Amino acid sequence: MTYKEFIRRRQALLSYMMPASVSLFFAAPTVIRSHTSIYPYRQNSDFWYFTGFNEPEAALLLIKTSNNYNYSVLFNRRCNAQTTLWYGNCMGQKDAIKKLSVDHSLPWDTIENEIYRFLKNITIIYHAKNQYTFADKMVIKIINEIQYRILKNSTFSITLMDWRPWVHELRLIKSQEEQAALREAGRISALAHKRIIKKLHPNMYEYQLEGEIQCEFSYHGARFPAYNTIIGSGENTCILHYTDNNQKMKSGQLVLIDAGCEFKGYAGDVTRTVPINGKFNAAQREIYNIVLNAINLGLKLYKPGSTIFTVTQAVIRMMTEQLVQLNIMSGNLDTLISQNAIRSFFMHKLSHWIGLDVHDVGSYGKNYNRILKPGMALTIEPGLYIIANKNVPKKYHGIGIRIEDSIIITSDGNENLTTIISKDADEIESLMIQKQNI
Ligand SMILES: [Mn+2]
Repeated sequence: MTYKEFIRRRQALLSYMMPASVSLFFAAPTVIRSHTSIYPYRQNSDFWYFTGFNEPEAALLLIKTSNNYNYSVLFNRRCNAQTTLWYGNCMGQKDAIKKLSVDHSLPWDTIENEIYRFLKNITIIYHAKNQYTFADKMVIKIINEIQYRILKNSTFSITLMDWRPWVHELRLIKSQEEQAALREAGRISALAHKRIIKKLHPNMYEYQLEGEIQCEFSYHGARFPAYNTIIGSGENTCILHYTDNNQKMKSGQLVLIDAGCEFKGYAGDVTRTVPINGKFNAAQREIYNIVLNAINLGLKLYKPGSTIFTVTQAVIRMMTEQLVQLNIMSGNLDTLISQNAIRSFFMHKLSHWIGLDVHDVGSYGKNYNRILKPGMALTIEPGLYIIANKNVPKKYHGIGIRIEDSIIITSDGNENLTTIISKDADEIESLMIQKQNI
């Protein structure tokens, strides 16, 4: 991202803020695994959105004075020989002003004393409560200090407000630079799917396939997955949030692979379901084709002016109709649809926003009826999960299928970011014939 992009984002938020106010953003803290070992660091998405700065122990202040003058202050880690020796390169104060285009930068360990310099005459603090305990404590202390110690006036009150409704609305519409990052996240994720299904073979363990996909992400420039990879074989295809990934994959079963990488902080999100021995059996192919028809219909319908709700309704109608044809459901089509009978087989949403978070922020509107606009990015992921049930023909038991692409709404339709990996059953089979030796 260019520094102009971050300045544009900050200005957009500042334009909503009242005079004599400050917005506070805190970097994510590190999380200890044990002793001196920490979990891989992931910056807070909102903090990242306004800074592109990847260190912990930092806070950004966006300030609008009483006469509408805007400026920014960053508190970040001190950088010296000792910190560099232990933690490697850090940015420090001088470089932060240059590289992050902030007006002031001060050491993080001085924030509790120095922050008041920038809060004179401030009457509103915008802060996202309940994200981090340390941040909430600090903000309460700041308010008390200003009211009682500095102003010596217990009747003066500072108003605490939340910037999330504004910021999450800004994050919902993706800029050109964000779209480019999402496009690359989608491309790498889909490419990884394409490569690993050529390595899939019976008796391999689910976690071995997970390792292969991680290897592809890293090889193409994306170090981390955007979420915990799901590799579910056999009946595990029906477990929506399966992440144990520890079973042996057997010939004749399907494997559901839900994996996406993170690129420059932006998430890819792709799912494919493939036969472990390279050939769908007849029952698997029947269910597969219903889900395939569903995603293809959704991809046709997603455009400006449509909503997730209306597209979901169309997809549910088509899938219900086809499940009735296979005797998996029975009854009057309109009744089945009005009762949403399909929820025993399709129990999650068709789509979610994607961006800095895989389930990204932004309002969906009541009943998912938010009108879609160019620049919104979302997934499309119909699925059918048929657990053993006496009302369903036995040949379908244990079949779980999800097919998922990531898209961006354009001026006249949508752009599919994950087309590198095929969806058509025949194409999947012919890809899998091109086995790679391991
Ligand atoms: Mn998804």
